[in-house]
Amino acid sequence: MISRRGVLLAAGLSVLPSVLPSRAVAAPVIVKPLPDTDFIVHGTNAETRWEALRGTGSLTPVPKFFVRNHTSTPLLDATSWRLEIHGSGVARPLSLSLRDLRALPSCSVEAVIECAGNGRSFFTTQQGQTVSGTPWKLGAVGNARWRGVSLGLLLRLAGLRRSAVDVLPAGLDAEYVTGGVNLGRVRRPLPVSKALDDVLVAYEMNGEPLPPDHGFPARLVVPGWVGIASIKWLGSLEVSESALHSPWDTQYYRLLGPTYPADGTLVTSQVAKSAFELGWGAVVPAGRQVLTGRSWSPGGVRKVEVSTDGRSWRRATPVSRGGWTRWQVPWQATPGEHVLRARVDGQPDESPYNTQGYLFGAVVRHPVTVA
Ligand SMILES: Nc1nc2c(c(=O)[nH]1)N[C@H]1C(S)=C(S)[C@@H](COP(=O)(O)O)O[C@H]1N2
Ligand SMILES: [Mo]
Repeated sequence: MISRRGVLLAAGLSVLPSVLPSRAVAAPVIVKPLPDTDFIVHGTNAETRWEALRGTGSLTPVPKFFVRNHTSTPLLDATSWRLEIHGSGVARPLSLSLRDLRALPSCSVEAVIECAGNGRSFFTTQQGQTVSGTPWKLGAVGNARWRGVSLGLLLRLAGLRRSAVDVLPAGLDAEYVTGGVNLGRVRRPLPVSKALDDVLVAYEMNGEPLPPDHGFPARLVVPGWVGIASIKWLGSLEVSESALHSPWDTQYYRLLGPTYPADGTLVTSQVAKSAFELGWGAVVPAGRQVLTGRSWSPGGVRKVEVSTDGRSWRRATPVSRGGWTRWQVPWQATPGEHVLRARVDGQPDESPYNTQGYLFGAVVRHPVTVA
Protein backbone atom coordinates (compact mmCIF):
# COMPACT_ATOMS: atom_id res chain seq x y z
CA MET A 1 0.00 0.00 0.00
CA ILE A 2 1.27 3.50 -0.79
CA SER A 3 1.15 5.69 2.29
CA ARG A 4 -0.38 9.12 2.28
CA ARG A 5 3.12 10.50 2.72
CA GLY A 6 4.26 8.49 -0.32
CA VAL A 7 1.40 9.85 -2.40
CA LEU A 8 2.19 13.43 -1.40
CA LEU A 9 5.89 12.95 -2.09
CA ALA A 10 5.10 11.40 -5.46
CA ALA A 11 3.01 14.47 -6.25
CA GLY A 12 6.03 16.65 -5.44
CA LEU A 13 4.47 18.14 -2.35
CA SER A 14 6.33 18.60 0.88
CA VAL A 15 4.86 16.84 3.88
CA LEU A 16 4.24 19.14 6.79
CA PRO A 17 3.09 17.63 10.05
CA SER A 18 -0.01 19.82 9.87
CA VAL A 19 -1.29 18.10 6.74
CA LEU A 20 -1.25 14.69 8.36
CA PRO A 21 -4.35 13.62 10.26
CA SER A 22 -3.86 14.35 13.92
CA ARG A 23 -5.65 11.32 15.33
CA ALA A 24 -4.33 8.58 13.11
CA VAL A 25 -1.21 8.12 11.02
CA ALA A 26 -1.02 6.18 7.78
CA ALA A 27 -0.58 2.47 8.43
CA PRO A 28 -0.91 -0.77 6.53
CA VAL A 29 -4.48 -2.06 6.35
CA ILE A 30 -3.68 -4.64 9.03
CA VAL A 31 -0.74 -3.94 11.33
CA LYS A 32 0.14 -7.39 12.64
CA PRO A 33 2.00 -9.95 10.49
CA LEU A 34 -0.30 -12.27 8.53
CA PRO A 35 1.78 -15.41 7.91
CA ASP A 36 0.30 -17.69 5.29
CA THR A 37 0.39 -20.56 7.78
CA ASP A 38 -2.08 -18.75 10.06
CA PHE A 39 -4.28 -16.63 7.79
CA ILE A 40 -6.23 -16.50 4.55
CA VAL A 41 -6.30 -12.85 3.47
CA HIS A 42 -9.44 -11.42 1.81
CA GLY A 43 -8.83 -7.77 0.84
CA THR A 44 -8.77 -5.68 4.05
CA ASN A 45 -9.65 -8.77 6.12
CA ALA A 46 -7.86 -11.92 7.25
CA GLU A 47 -9.40 -15.15 8.49
CA THR A 48 -7.72 -17.62 10.83
CA ARG A 49 -6.74 -20.97 9.35
CA TRP A 50 -8.36 -23.67 11.45
CA GLU A 51 -5.32 -25.93 11.24
CA ALA A 52 -3.35 -23.13 12.96
CA LEU A 53 -5.51 -23.55 16.09
CA ARG A 54 -4.59 -27.20 16.59
CA GLY A 55 -2.53 -27.47 19.76
CA THR A 56 -3.53 -24.03 21.01
CA GLY A 57 -5.70 -23.56 24.09
CA SER A 58 -9.24 -22.30 24.41
CA LEU A 59 -8.29 -18.65 23.90
CA THR A 60 -7.32 -17.76 20.34
CA PRO A 61 -3.73 -16.49 20.51
CA VAL A 62 -3.91 -12.78 19.64
CA PRO A 63 -1.44 -13.11 16.70
CA LYS A 64 -3.82 -15.68 15.13
CA PHE A 65 -7.10 -13.83 15.79
CA PHE A 66 -9.03 -12.94 12.60
CA VAL A 67 -9.26 -9.29 11.53
CA ARG A 68 -12.24 -7.70 9.85
CA ASN A 69 -11.57 -4.09 8.82
CA HIS A 70 -13.93 -1.98 6.72
CA THR A 71 -10.97 0.29 5.91
CA SER A 72 -7.68 0.01 7.76
CA THR A 73 -6.38 -0.19 11.29
CA PRO A 74 -5.87 3.34 12.69
CA LEU A 75 -2.94 3.95 15.04
CA LEU A 76 -4.56 5.95 17.81
CA ASP A 77 -2.73 7.94 20.45
CA ALA A 78 -3.66 6.61 23.89
CA THR A 79 -2.92 9.89 25.69
CA SER A 80 -5.23 12.06 23.58
CA TRP A 81 -7.92 9.38 23.05
CA ARG A 82 -11.30 10.04 24.64
CA LEU A 83 -14.58 8.22 24.81
CA GLU A 84 -17.52 10.62 24.54
CA ILE A 85 -20.87 9.51 25.94
CA HIS A 86 -23.58 11.94 24.89
CA GLY A 87 -27.10 12.35 23.53
CA SER A 88 -30.67 12.91 24.67
CA GLY A 89 -30.65 9.63 26.62
CA VAL A 90 -28.10 10.75 29.21
CA ALA A 91 -28.37 13.51 31.82
CA ARG A 92 -24.60 13.92 32.38
CA PRO A 93 -22.53 13.56 29.19
CA LEU A 94 -19.12 12.04 29.89
CA SER A 95 -15.73 12.43 28.27
CA LEU A 96 -13.37 9.72 29.52
CA SER A 97 -9.65 9.32 28.97
CA LEU A 98 -8.07 5.87 28.88
CA ARG A 99 -6.77 6.53 32.37
CA ASP A 100 -10.32 7.38 33.56
CA LEU A 101 -11.62 4.18 32.00
CA ARG A 102 -8.89 2.04 33.58
CA ALA A 103 -9.59 3.59 36.99
CA LEU A 104 -13.18 2.33 36.98
CA PRO A 105 -14.15 -1.10 38.37
CA SER A 106 -13.38 -3.68 35.69
CA CYS A 107 -14.74 -7.08 34.82
CA SER A 108 -13.74 -9.72 32.34
CA VAL A 109 -15.56 -12.12 30.08
CA GLU A 110 -14.46 -14.95 27.81
CA ALA A 111 -16.39 -14.48 24.59
CA VAL A 112 -16.30 -15.34 20.94
CA ILE A 113 -16.36 -12.56 18.37
CA GLU A 114 -17.58 -13.85 15.03
CA CYS A 115 -18.36 -12.06 11.81
CA ALA A 116 -22.00 -12.31 10.65
CA GLY A 117 -20.64 -13.55 7.32
CA ASN A 118 -18.48 -16.34 8.76
CA GLY A 119 -19.04 -19.45 6.62
CA ARG A 120 -20.49 -17.36 3.78
CA SER A 121 -18.55 -19.20 1.04
CA PHE A 122 -20.50 -22.39 1.85
CA PHE A 123 -23.73 -20.82 0.61
CA THR A 124 -22.05 -21.10 -2.79
CA THR A 125 -19.87 -24.21 -2.55
CA GLN A 126 -22.33 -26.30 -0.53
CA GLN A 127 -25.74 -24.89 -1.46
CA GLY A 128 -25.06 -23.56 -4.98
CA GLN A 129 -26.29 -20.04 -4.12
CA THR A 130 -24.85 -16.67 -5.13
CA VAL A 131 -24.32 -14.25 -2.24
CA SER A 132 -22.43 -10.94 -1.87
CA GLY A 133 -19.64 -10.22 0.61
CA THR A 134 -16.29 -11.61 1.79
CA PRO A 135 -16.13 -15.35 0.99
CA TRP A 136 -15.07 -16.49 4.45
CA LYS A 137 -14.66 -20.17 5.21
CA LEU A 138 -15.05 -20.80 8.95
CA GLY A 139 -12.15 -18.68 10.23
CA ALA A 140 -13.87 -15.32 10.85
CA VAL A 141 -14.21 -16.18 14.53
CA GLY A 142 -12.00 -16.03 17.60
CA ASN A 143 -12.37 -16.52 21.33
CA ALA A 144 -10.67 -14.22 23.82
CA ARG A 145 -10.79 -13.09 27.42
CA TRP A 146 -11.77 -9.44 27.33
CA ARG A 147 -11.32 -7.05 30.26
CA GLY A 148 -12.88 -3.65 30.56
CA VAL A 149 -15.72 -1.68 32.06
CA SER A 150 -19.34 -2.76 31.88
CA LEU A 151 -21.23 -0.55 29.43
CA GLY A 152 -24.13 -0.53 31.90
CA LEU A 153 -21.88 1.07 34.52
CA LEU A 154 -20.72 3.76 32.06
CA LEU A 155 -24.29 4.54 31.03
CA ARG A 156 -25.37 4.86 34.65
CA LEU A 157 -22.42 7.16 35.36
CA ALA A 158 -23.62 9.30 32.47
CA GLY A 159 -27.08 9.52 34.03
CA LEU A 160 -28.93 7.14 31.72
CA ARG A 161 -32.55 8.26 31.38
CA ARG A 162 -35.37 5.74 31.69
CA SER A 163 -36.61 7.00 28.35
CA ALA A 164 -33.38 6.05 26.55
CA VAL A 165 -33.89 3.39 23.87
CA ASP A 166 -30.77 3.10 21.70
CA VAL A 167 -26.99 3.43 21.97
CA LEU A 168 -24.91 4.16 18.86
CA PRO A 169 -21.22 3.31 19.25
CA ALA A 170 -18.95 4.78 16.55
CA GLY A 171 -15.40 3.86 15.60
CA LEU A 172 -12.45 6.20 15.02
CA ASP A 173 -11.26 4.41 11.89
CA ALA A 174 -11.64 6.19 8.54
CA GLU A 175 -15.09 6.83 7.11
CA TYR A 176 -16.24 3.92 4.98
CA VAL A 177 -16.69 4.72 1.30
CA THR A 178 -18.22 2.07 -0.92
CA GLY A 179 -19.58 2.32 -4.46
CA GLY A 180 -18.71 6.04 -4.41
CA VAL A 181 -20.90 6.68 -1.35
CA ASN A 182 -19.47 7.77 1.99
CA LEU A 183 -21.32 5.90 4.74
CA GLY A 184 -19.41 7.70 7.50
CA ARG A 185 -17.83 6.18 10.58
CA VAL A 186 -18.40 2.47 11.20
CA ARG A 187 -21.25 2.47 13.71
CA ARG A 188 -24.21 0.34 14.58
CA PRO A 189 -27.06 0.91 17.04
CA LEU A 190 -27.60 -1.35 20.03
CA PRO A 191 -30.82 -1.37 22.08
CA VAL A 192 -30.39 -0.14 25.67
CA SER A 193 -31.65 -3.53 26.90
CA LYS A 194 -28.61 -5.34 25.41
CA ALA A 195 -26.28 -2.47 26.38
CA LEU A 196 -27.30 -2.96 30.02
CA ASP A 197 -27.03 -6.74 29.85
CA ASP A 198 -23.51 -8.08 29.22
CA VAL A 199 -21.71 -5.56 27.00
CA LEU A 200 -18.15 -4.48 27.83
CA VAL A 201 -16.02 -1.51 26.83
CA ALA A 202 -12.86 -3.61 26.64
CA TYR A 203 -9.26 -2.39 26.82
CA GLU A 204 -7.57 -5.78 27.30
CA MET A 205 -7.53 -8.97 25.23
CA ASN A 206 -6.07 -12.18 26.72
CA GLY A 207 -4.42 -10.19 29.50
CA GLU A 208 -2.63 -7.64 27.28
CA PRO A 209 -3.67 -4.17 26.10
CA LEU A 210 -5.83 -4.45 22.97
CA PRO A 211 -3.54 -4.51 19.93
CA PRO A 212 -4.14 -1.93 17.18
CA ASP A 213 -5.94 -4.35 14.83
CA HIS A 214 -8.46 -5.35 17.47
CA GLY A 215 -9.50 -1.87 18.56
CA PHE A 216 -6.80 -0.13 20.64
CA PRO A 217 -7.33 1.60 22.95
CA ALA A 218 -10.90 0.36 23.55
CA ARG A 219 -13.63 -1.56 21.77
CA LEU A 220 -17.10 -2.81 22.49
CA VAL A 221 -17.54 -6.54 23.16
CA VAL A 222 -21.13 -7.65 22.61
CA PRO A 223 -21.28 -11.35 23.55
CA GLY A 224 -23.44 -13.61 21.38
CA TRP A 225 -24.12 -10.95 18.77
CA VAL A 226 -22.63 -10.69 15.29
CA GLY A 227 -19.14 -9.14 15.15
CA ILE A 228 -20.27 -5.79 13.72
CA ALA A 229 -21.87 -5.00 17.10
CA SER A 230 -18.40 -5.07 18.73
CA ILE A 231 -17.25 -1.69 17.43
CA LYS A 232 -13.44 -1.30 17.50
CA TRP A 233 -11.49 1.94 18.14
CA LEU A 234 -14.50 3.20 20.06
CA GLY A 235 -14.68 7.01 20.07
CA SER A 236 -18.24 7.82 21.04
CA LEU A 237 -21.49 6.40 22.31
CA GLU A 238 -24.60 8.36 21.44
CA VAL A 239 -27.49 7.50 23.73
CA SER A 240 -30.91 8.48 22.46
CA GLU A 241 -34.54 8.66 23.49
CA SER A 242 -35.52 7.90 19.90
CA ALA A 243 -34.45 5.03 17.64
CA LEU A 244 -31.00 5.42 16.07
CA HIS A 245 -29.94 3.98 12.73
CA SER A 246 -26.91 3.63 10.49
CA PRO A 247 -26.22 1.83 7.21
CA TRP A 248 -24.98 -1.04 9.38
CA ASP A 249 -28.52 -1.80 10.54
CA THR A 250 -30.59 -0.51 7.61
CA GLN A 251 -28.54 -1.60 4.58
CA TYR A 252 -26.18 -4.29 5.90
CA TYR A 253 -26.75 -7.00 8.48
CA ARG A 254 -30.30 -7.64 7.35
CA LEU A 255 -31.56 -10.98 6.07
CA LEU A 256 -32.89 -10.22 2.59
CA GLY A 257 -34.32 -12.62 0.04
CA PRO A 258 -37.45 -14.43 -1.10
CA THR A 259 -38.32 -15.86 2.33
CA TYR A 260 -37.86 -12.55 4.23
CA PRO A 261 -39.97 -9.37 4.50
CA ALA A 262 -39.23 -6.72 1.83
CA ASP A 263 -37.06 -4.62 4.18
CA GLY A 264 -35.40 -7.73 5.61
CA THR A 265 -34.90 -9.01 9.15
CA LEU A 266 -32.23 -7.47 11.37
CA VAL A 267 -29.31 -9.76 12.23
CA THR A 268 -28.40 -9.73 15.93
CA SER A 269 -27.42 -13.10 17.45
CA GLN A 270 -25.04 -15.51 15.85
CA VAL A 271 -25.92 -19.11 15.00
CA ALA A 272 -24.24 -22.31 16.25
CA LYS A 273 -21.26 -23.65 14.30
CA SER A 274 -18.61 -26.37 14.43
CA ALA A 275 -15.20 -26.64 12.80
CA PHE A 276 -12.37 -29.17 12.62
CA GLU A 277 -8.84 -28.00 13.38
CA LEU A 278 -7.83 -29.15 9.92
CA GLY A 279 -6.95 -27.40 6.69
CA TRP A 280 -9.44 -27.42 3.85
CA GLY A 281 -8.64 -30.57 1.85
CA ALA A 282 -5.99 -31.56 4.41
CA VAL A 283 -3.90 -34.68 3.83
CA VAL A 284 -4.11 -36.95 6.87
CA PRO A 285 -1.90 -40.02 7.41
CA ALA A 286 -3.67 -43.38 7.45
CA GLY A 287 -4.14 -45.13 10.78
CA ARG A 288 -5.44 -44.17 14.17
CA GLN A 289 -5.96 -40.40 14.35
CA VAL A 290 -7.51 -38.03 16.84
CA LEU A 291 -9.74 -35.46 15.16
CA THR A 292 -9.99 -32.20 17.09
CA GLY A 293 -12.32 -29.27 16.66
CA ARG A 294 -14.48 -26.67 18.31
CA SER A 295 -18.20 -25.83 18.48
CA TRP A 296 -19.77 -22.60 19.62
CA SER A 297 -23.29 -21.28 20.00
CA PRO A 298 -24.83 -18.23 21.67
CA GLY A 299 -27.21 -20.67 23.38
CA GLY A 300 -24.34 -22.77 24.80
CA VAL A 301 -22.94 -26.11 23.64
CA ARG A 302 -24.36 -29.39 24.95
CA LYS A 303 -23.87 -32.28 22.52
CA VAL A 304 -21.29 -32.39 19.71
CA GLU A 305 -21.35 -35.20 17.14
CA VAL A 306 -18.94 -36.13 14.37
CA SER A 307 -19.49 -38.15 11.21
CA THR A 308 -16.56 -39.61 9.28
CA ASP A 309 -18.42 -42.01 6.97
CA GLY A 310 -21.12 -39.80 5.45
CA ARG A 311 -23.87 -41.65 7.37
CA SER A 312 -23.49 -42.29 11.08
CA TRP A 313 -22.80 -39.91 13.97
CA ARG A 314 -20.65 -40.39 17.07
CA ARG A 315 -20.45 -38.30 20.23
CA ALA A 316 -17.29 -36.18 20.45
CA THR A 317 -15.58 -35.85 23.85
CA PRO A 318 -15.41 -32.30 25.24
CA VAL A 319 -11.85 -31.15 26.02
CA SER A 320 -12.61 -27.71 27.46
CA ARG A 321 -15.56 -25.37 27.76
CA GLY A 322 -15.78 -21.56 27.79
CA GLY A 323 -16.44 -19.14 24.90
CA TRP A 324 -16.42 -22.26 22.74
CA THR A 325 -16.14 -25.98 23.39
CA ARG A 326 -13.06 -27.86 22.23
CA TRP A 327 -13.66 -31.54 21.49
CA GLN A 328 -11.97 -34.61 20.09
CA VAL A 329 -12.91 -37.93 18.58
CA PRO A 330 -10.78 -40.91 17.52
CA TRP A 331 -10.74 -41.88 13.86
CA GLN A 332 -9.37 -44.96 12.12
CA ALA A 333 -8.37 -43.26 8.87
CA THR A 334 -8.37 -45.45 5.75
CA PRO A 335 -6.70 -44.30 2.51
CA GLY A 336 -8.92 -42.35 0.11
CA GLU A 337 -11.11 -39.26 -0.03
CA HIS A 338 -13.35 -38.59 2.97
CA VAL A 339 -15.89 -36.00 4.03
CA LEU A 340 -15.88 -35.10 7.73
CA ARG A 341 -18.82 -33.44 9.43
CA ALA A 342 -19.26 -32.03 12.92
CA ARG A 343 -22.48 -30.73 14.41
CA VAL A 344 -23.59 -29.17 17.65
CA ASP A 345 -27.14 -29.43 19.04
CA GLY A 346 -29.60 -28.74 16.27
CA GLN A 347 -27.20 -27.61 13.52
CA PRO A 348 -29.24 -28.02 10.31
CA ASP A 349 -28.10 -29.56 7.00
CA GLU A 350 -29.07 -26.42 5.08
CA SER A 351 -28.89 -22.69 5.91
CA PRO A 352 -31.74 -20.38 4.85
CA TYR A 353 -30.60 -18.40 1.82
CA ASN A 354 -30.19 -14.63 2.14
CA THR A 355 -28.64 -12.40 -0.51
CA GLN A 356 -25.79 -11.11 1.69
CA GLY A 357 -24.89 -14.56 2.95
CA TYR A 358 -25.21 -13.97 6.70
CA LEU A 359 -25.57 -16.57 9.45
CA PHE A 360 -24.41 -19.70 7.65
CA GLY A 361 -25.21 -22.31 10.29
CA ALA A 362 -25.48 -25.54 8.35
CA VAL A 363 -23.21 -28.52 8.98
CA VAL A 364 -20.09 -28.02 6.85
CA ARG A 365 -18.84 -30.94 4.74
CA HIS A 366 -15.07 -30.87 5.21
CA PRO A 367 -13.05 -32.77 2.58
CA VAL A 368 -9.84 -34.59 3.59
CA THR A 369 -7.53 -37.02 1.82
CA VAL A 370 -6.07 -39.92 3.76
CA ALA A 371 -2.76 -41.00 2.26
N1 LIG B 1 -14.66 0.63 14.05
C1 LIG B 1 -14.83 -0.57 13.51
N2 LIG B 1 -15.33 -1.56 14.27
C2 LIG B 1 -15.52 -2.79 13.77
C3 LIG B 1 -15.25 -3.06 12.39
C4 LIG B 1 -14.69 -2.02 11.62
O1 LIG B 1 -14.34 -2.17 10.42
N3 LIG B 1 -14.51 -0.78 12.20
N4 LIG B 1 -15.54 -4.31 11.89
C5 LIG B 1 -16.58 -5.05 12.62
C6 LIG B 1 -16.77 -6.41 12.16
S1 LIG B 1 -17.72 -6.59 10.76
C7 LIG B 1 -16.31 -7.49 12.88
S2 LIG B 1 -16.67 -9.05 12.39
C8 LIG B 1 -15.46 -7.31 14.07
C9 LIG B 1 -14.13 -8.01 13.89
O2 LIG B 1 -13.32 -7.87 15.03
P1 LIG B 1 -11.76 -8.23 14.94
O3 LIG B 1 -11.18 -7.55 13.75
O4 LIG B 1 -11.16 -7.79 16.24
O5 LIG B 1 -11.66 -9.74 14.78
O6 LIG B 1 -15.20 -5.95 14.35
C10 LIG B 1 -16.29 -5.08 14.12
N5 LIG B 1 -15.98 -3.75 14.60
MO1 LIG C 1 -18.22 -8.77 10.55
